[in-house]
Amino acid sequence: MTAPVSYTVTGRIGTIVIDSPPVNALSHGVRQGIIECLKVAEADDTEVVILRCEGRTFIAGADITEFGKPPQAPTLAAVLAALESHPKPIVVAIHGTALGGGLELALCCDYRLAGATAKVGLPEVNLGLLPGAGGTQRLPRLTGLEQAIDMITTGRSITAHDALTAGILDEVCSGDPAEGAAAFAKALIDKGAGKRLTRDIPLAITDDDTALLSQARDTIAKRLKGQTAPQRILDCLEAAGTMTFDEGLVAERRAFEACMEDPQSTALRHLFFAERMASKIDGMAVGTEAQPVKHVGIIGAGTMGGGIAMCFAQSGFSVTLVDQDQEGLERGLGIIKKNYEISVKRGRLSAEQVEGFLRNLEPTTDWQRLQNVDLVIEAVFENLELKQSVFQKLDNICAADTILASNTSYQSIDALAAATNRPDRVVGMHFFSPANVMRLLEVVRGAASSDTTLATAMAVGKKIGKVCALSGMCYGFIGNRMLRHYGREAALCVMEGASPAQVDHAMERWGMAMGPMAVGDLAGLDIGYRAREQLSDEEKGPRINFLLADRLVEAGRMGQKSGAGYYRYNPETRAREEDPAVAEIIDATRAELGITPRQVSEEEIVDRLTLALANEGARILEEGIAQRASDIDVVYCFGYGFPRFRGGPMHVAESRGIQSVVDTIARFHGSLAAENWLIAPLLARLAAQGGRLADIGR
Ligand code: 3H9
Repeated sequence: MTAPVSYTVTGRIGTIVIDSPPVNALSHGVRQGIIECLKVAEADDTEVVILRCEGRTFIAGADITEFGKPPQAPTLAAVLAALESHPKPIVVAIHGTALGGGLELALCCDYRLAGATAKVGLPEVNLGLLPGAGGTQRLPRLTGLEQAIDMITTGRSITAHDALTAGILDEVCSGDPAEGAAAFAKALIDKGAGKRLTRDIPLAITDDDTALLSQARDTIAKRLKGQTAPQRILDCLEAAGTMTFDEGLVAERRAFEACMEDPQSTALRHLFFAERMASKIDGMAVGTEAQPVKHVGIIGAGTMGGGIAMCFAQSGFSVTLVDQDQEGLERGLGIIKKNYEISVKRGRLSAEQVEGFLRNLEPTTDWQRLQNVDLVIEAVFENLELKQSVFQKLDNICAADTILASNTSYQSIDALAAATNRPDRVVGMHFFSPANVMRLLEVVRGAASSDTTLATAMAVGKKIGKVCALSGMCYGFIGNRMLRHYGREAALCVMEGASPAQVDHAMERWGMAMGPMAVGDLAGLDIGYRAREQLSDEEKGPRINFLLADRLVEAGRMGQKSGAGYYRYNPETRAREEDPAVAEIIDATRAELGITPRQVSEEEIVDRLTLALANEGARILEEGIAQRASDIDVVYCFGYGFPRFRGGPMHVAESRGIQSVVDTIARFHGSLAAENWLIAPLLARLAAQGGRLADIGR
């Protein structure tokens, strides 16, 4: 194995090159290599040292796989100290992304250059951490406090050009940054320029900065409610302006360690690896490659079809959007354009960008335009016969190797595949509403879906910025199958004594983006009502689970669309308001079932809703519908507003301890419909044997 860090000398310039795939993370070997190369560079007769990386990117940060393990010297802090105290000026050449510890290392060096397409950022907050290698102390010295607050609390990367304007970079190279750095180093030698340390830049907090910090605290408390790392970041940034540099570093280190020990960071780090793991398909034939996809057909210009078309058009694909009639097509296009107009108004997109996206989009009612597409995604009404007829038609029109995907939420992929002569090229691609916003894509494997088809769906999903997870075939796939159990417990908490607002507040305070009752109102209570009409009594389960929802729909309360559901909605502000009429319906429904209401605590609400998810998730895992527990977490965190800092329902169960989960579920047998709470056999087995959900499927 070649060393991950090497050193070469050309004339009076020494160059340290880090080559540690995949992302040049600052692993033990890399840290050690840098220290050794710095020692050599100190002793030779070079005058300037360049530090750069090989491969797809500059350093992407500390090595996250080492977190939670005993630290191995040299620490990152020791590497940074060696860079700072090195007698020769050090020039960093950035390509790809300089992230986290990677950018912190660059800030420690004397001069920074980057390629035009490079990006820099401090994304630690996404891992429940803060920059722990001086980032909170050095960045504000270069950019001022406002920019530092924005970059570090959001974790957003910025472009090389913006980094130049912000004072982070000295130069943006139009060509290869390695060559740019060589020329820059030569110029430094010619000028006789020396060291230039960021730590020496003075930073004093003004009254404006204090106001800025306090405003940021308020905004973050609302936007990132319950999250600890962002507030700690603000403490460190304040320290940067009120303490000496070295005191600030100590404060930062303490805050970093506190974050590291916080369960929120454990959860977010779990999710980091879960997200990457989810796109991997176990047992896939070695050498399987995705088919090239450039041109995509979308069937149905409704809300979902339109959203899916936007995803592809804005990721550079050619999109042919087909609807059965001109009116439907124009309505769909109108919504797409309106969505884009809002983005332009809010400054998220430029008018030129939108024009480009719309140029990628071909709206048509002519199905023959699909003859040459590489992939078709069907997004028509949820009706099996209708979808089957679409698949049959597509099978006749499209080239033999075109992949046919369905955005169905519930229908059998196998039944759709059976309508074609290419069952191996049929797959589910289940997007979440609004499709252009929600990150999750469930890739649903049919019995005959080939490895190539699955690999293609995964690759395409990644290209349009989705987080993909594989689901096997079952009613509702991973996400919606579990959601029924979550919704059931929400309704039961109300039947037993809580109000809809109590249930929603409990879950929202716990971190859910939106409480279950409010979600029900948003989605439309009539949808579940109509779906239940298709089910047998046995499939519906105990009456107590859905009677309240039925009574609301029967009273004309469909949710937001009818101005009333579990709540009433202010016609002007659309704000939800508690409604005495709902309290009456709840009372009547309880009376109908002979229920005497009791106090339901916030803790019980959270336990019941989250453990209902974990219990069904365990069944899904055992049946092999999900490949791994972490995939289920990905589905919930990226598709259902589950708080990422909780790591997903399976992570919640695992961290709580499976035995405690089983004991708590056993207590819920005493709630009104005991049959709802049959313990998943997998949980019972793991509790008995002391096993872990994380090891299932490995
Ligand atoms: C930090 O720096 C703390 C410091 O402040 C203080 C320390 C004291 N470590 O995402 P991809 C792996 S915290 C280890 O699919 P892309 C990843 O798991 C860190 N491994 O590629 C995957 O492995 P596999 C702050 C890492 O091209 C493979 O690389 N930095 C790390 O779509 C490819 O990853 C961050 O948070 C890592 N740091 O995106 C940046 N990063 O192939 C995190 C990646 O086995 N990284 N891997 O599944 C990223 O945002 C993206 O990976 C990046 C590339 C944009 C770089």
